Amino acid sequence: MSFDIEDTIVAIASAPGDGLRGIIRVSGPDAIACLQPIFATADSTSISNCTSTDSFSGSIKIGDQLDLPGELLIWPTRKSYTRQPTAEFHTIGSKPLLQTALSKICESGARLANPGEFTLRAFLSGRIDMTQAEAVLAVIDADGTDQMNVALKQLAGGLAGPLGEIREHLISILAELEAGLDFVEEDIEFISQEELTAQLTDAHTSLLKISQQISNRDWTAETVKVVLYGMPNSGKSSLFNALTQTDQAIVTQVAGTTTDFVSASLPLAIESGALTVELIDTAGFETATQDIKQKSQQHRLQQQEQALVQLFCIDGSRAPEQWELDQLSSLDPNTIIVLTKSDLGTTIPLELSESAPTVVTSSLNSEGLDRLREQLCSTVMESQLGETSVVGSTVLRASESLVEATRSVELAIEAASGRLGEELVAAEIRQSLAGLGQVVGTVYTDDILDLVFGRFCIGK
Ligand SMILES: Nc1nc2c(ncn2[C@@H]2O[C@H](COP(=O)(O)OP(=O)(O)OP(=O)(O)O)[C@@H](O)[C@H]2O)c(=O)[nH]1
Ligand SMILES: [Mg+2]
Repeated sequence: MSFDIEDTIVAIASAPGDGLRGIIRVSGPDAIACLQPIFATADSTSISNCTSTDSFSGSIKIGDQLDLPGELLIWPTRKSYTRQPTAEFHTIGSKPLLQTALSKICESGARLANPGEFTLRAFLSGRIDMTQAEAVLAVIDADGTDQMNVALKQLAGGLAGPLGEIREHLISILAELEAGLDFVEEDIEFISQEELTAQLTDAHTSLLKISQQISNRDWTAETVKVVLYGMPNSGKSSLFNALTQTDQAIVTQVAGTTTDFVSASLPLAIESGALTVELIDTAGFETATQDIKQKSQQHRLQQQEQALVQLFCIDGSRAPEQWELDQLSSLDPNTIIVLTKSDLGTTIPLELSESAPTVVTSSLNSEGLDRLREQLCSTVMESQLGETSVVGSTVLRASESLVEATRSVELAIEAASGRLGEELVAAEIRQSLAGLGQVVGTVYTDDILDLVFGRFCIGK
């Protein structure tokens, strides 16, 4: 990763694939100079005279006889995402045309941007902090809407806002202390000991509150719901009992035995510790006319919606029903197909779906139950991985630095109330500021930068 921000970079910034709109982004000291010779405005004005944010209709000359028409947006000053002169050319989303325009801009003096380089520049210029940079990454990476929401919340300054206030507060205390230190000889007190202790205690309370908020946000440990669903009599309740080793769910040979959902926690052993999911048994599918049946079906659907993983139970000893075939063609992403009653023989083909794994089980002789537990573990882990890897790592790093920052403020309070000397109080406050800086990314290492920005898409 190059941290050089003096050259001008360019990339296609619209999403890959042929979309309706194509965007080319240029940023750097020579952004406008690179575009000036190849972009002709419709009204023949010159873009080099542009002094404030503006947009121009016109076209980029991409061949002897070929002009690519579009709209050129220019941010000529520091008021841009990267805090450098920046321009965006919005045109039709045709990849070959965009590529040609891109090489024209390169010939004119820009170089191709590395992945994440625009965001890196925004970060290096202080435009965004590390938590926001990671959030941008999470938005790009996000495939689930939950993950997207978390990411967006973070972008809106989830951590950065309140932490920034505490930092400013500590900086102003430090400034008063340091002003006092310069006048020790003259015995001028800039801040009284009581005032100092009170202000530090305020900062301490706010820090504790933020730590609390972070640990309350259940990023990784949220109970995962796993729901059993399928036709009546497909063996859901039997499997529920077999997995949870209880007889909590009623089992009979009458189809439609289960009418309300039953749930129990199911511990699963995994390498890195234990993972406990909530297993839920639901009523079998039927087209319900009676009130009570309609309610059961509503409950089932509700549970299915809330569940992270679905175990689709199919009685493997008989031919599949139409409803089951319909379901198979539109399975939710984290579904595991469970073919039940293997002790009665399995007549259904084992590879029912390409998108979902299939496990053959018998609740009677416990065949396949361990394999099902294993499959459940990996499905849960996989589905959670995306969510925890980006946002979770920010949170982990943030919490560690926050603990250190909070501890330093405690030491500062002790030093202040014990009259141990203002130098010592100031030193602890500086220590605390360094910790907070780490959280918001003002203090950063090249490793962290590489890790975060190296994973961006080009053009972001
Ligand atoms: N041989 C055998 N029979 C099973 C197995 N699992 C379930 N059964 C039988 O299949 C019938 C239905 O089982 P349930 O577990 O109640 O099925 P369900 O899917 O919960 O049914 P509903 O609650 O009506 O939707 C019962 O007679 C069970 O004894 C199995 O693994 N082997
Ligand atoms: Mg049942």
